[in-house]
Parts: sequence; structure tokens; C-alpha cells
Amino acid sequence: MRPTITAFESSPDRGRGLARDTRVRWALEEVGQAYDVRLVSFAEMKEPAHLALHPFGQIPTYQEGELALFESGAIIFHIAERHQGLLPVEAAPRARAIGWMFAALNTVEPPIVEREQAGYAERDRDWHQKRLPLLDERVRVRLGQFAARLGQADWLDGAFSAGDLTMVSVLQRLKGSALIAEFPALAAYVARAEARPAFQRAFAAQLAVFTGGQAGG
Ligand code: GTB
Repeated sequence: MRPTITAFESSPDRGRGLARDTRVRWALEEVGQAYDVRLVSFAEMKEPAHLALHPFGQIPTYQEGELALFESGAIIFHIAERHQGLLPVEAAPRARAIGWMFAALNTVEPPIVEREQAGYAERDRDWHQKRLPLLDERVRVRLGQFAARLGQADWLDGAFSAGDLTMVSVLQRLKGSALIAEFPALAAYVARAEARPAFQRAFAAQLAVFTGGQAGG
């Protein structure tokens, strides 16, 4: 059954692909599953109809028949479980790939989001400039640890997996920052993933929402 996801009607990132519908679109493209997109405004996301789908009033959501999901990680996992191509079939590498999804969302993403949000929410505080190096250092530590594990490999554990897709989606939030530039192997990892045709289609689809083209896959 063709799923429907939600995305921002007007993304604050102006089509840079940083909102979390992009990672869901990418997973759907990787497995060749066509999908529909329902665009929602910020006001609509807080209304009862959307809150019934997403208790926190956010995007993305995912509907497939009777099934309604929220949380990008859970949605990617569901897509990867239902289709071939994003999770290894063999139990041990499959479990490791799922572990990397959790690592991306629980260990790497939080310091990145914290640093990003400090940029908008605390900019005017007199302590902001003092706190920034501490936030940068937390991100740097995680990137260094992750870069050490990735080494010179193309992907985390052999073939590209949902673990790579989730990790790259998280690292993309640092694009253009000096922090990712400190780790050329990570910048190359992101670039390698972004060169995948499935990512290109997902990116183009979310950009089309901003430019007024056709959304969806
Ligand atoms: N943990 C949830 C998940 O992974 O699905 C987080 C979902 C989430 O943060 N959704 C955001 C949202 O709906 C959009 S992605 N926010 C509206 C609200 O909370 O009211 C976060 C995001 C938004 C915008 C940019 N940007 O413009 O650069 C980047 C990322």
C-alpha cells in the first residue's frame, strides 16, 4: 500500500533538506516505494487532527492503511523492515545496523541539535559566547569518536544500510559548519551518501515543495 508522509508546507530551511521528512523520503526512495506527501502548516501541526497522528505536533508522520507512525527513526526502521535493501538479512549485521540507527539518533544527534538550537534560542544571552565552545567541543568529541570507527570505510558495516542513512541524515545538519570540515573523512562520507540516486530524488522532491514544483515520489 502506498504510504503518505507529512512534511512542512513551508520549511524554514528553504529547501535545504534539513527537516526530518527528507530522511524518510530517502528511505522510501532507497527501497523503491512510491509515496504521497501531505503538506502541513505550523498551525495545522498543533490541531487535533494532526496531534492524533503525532502527539508532539511535528513532522514527519507516516500513514500506511491503518498504520500511523511518528518519529523519523521508527519510520525508517519500519520501511527497512518491510522492504529489502536497507537492513542486512543476516541477524548479526542486521542488529548492528539497527544499533547504528540508535547511535545516530541517541548519541550523535543530541549534541548537534543542542548546538544548533543554542544558535537561535540563546544568541541574545550574555553567556552564549562563553557556552558555545563547550557545545562545539561536545560535537567535536562525538565526531572524532565516530570518525575513528568509520576509518577509511565507505559505509559503517559493509554495504550501505539504514544505519548509514540515519547517521548521514544527522551529520547533514553540520553541513557548512567548521566542525564537520575538521573531519574530512566524515565530510566525504556525507558526500558519498548524498551522491546516491535515492538521496538525490528525495532531496529534489523536498526542494520542489519550496520552489513550487511537484512533491512526492
Ligand atoms: N524526534 C523527531 C523525529 O525524529 O521525527 C523530531 C521531529 C522534529 O523535530 N520535527 C520538526 C518539527 O516538526 C521538523 S524537523 N518542528 C515543528 C515543531 O516542533 O513545532 C526539525 C527541523 C526543522 C527545521 C529545520 N530547518 O529549517 O533547518 C531543520 C530541522
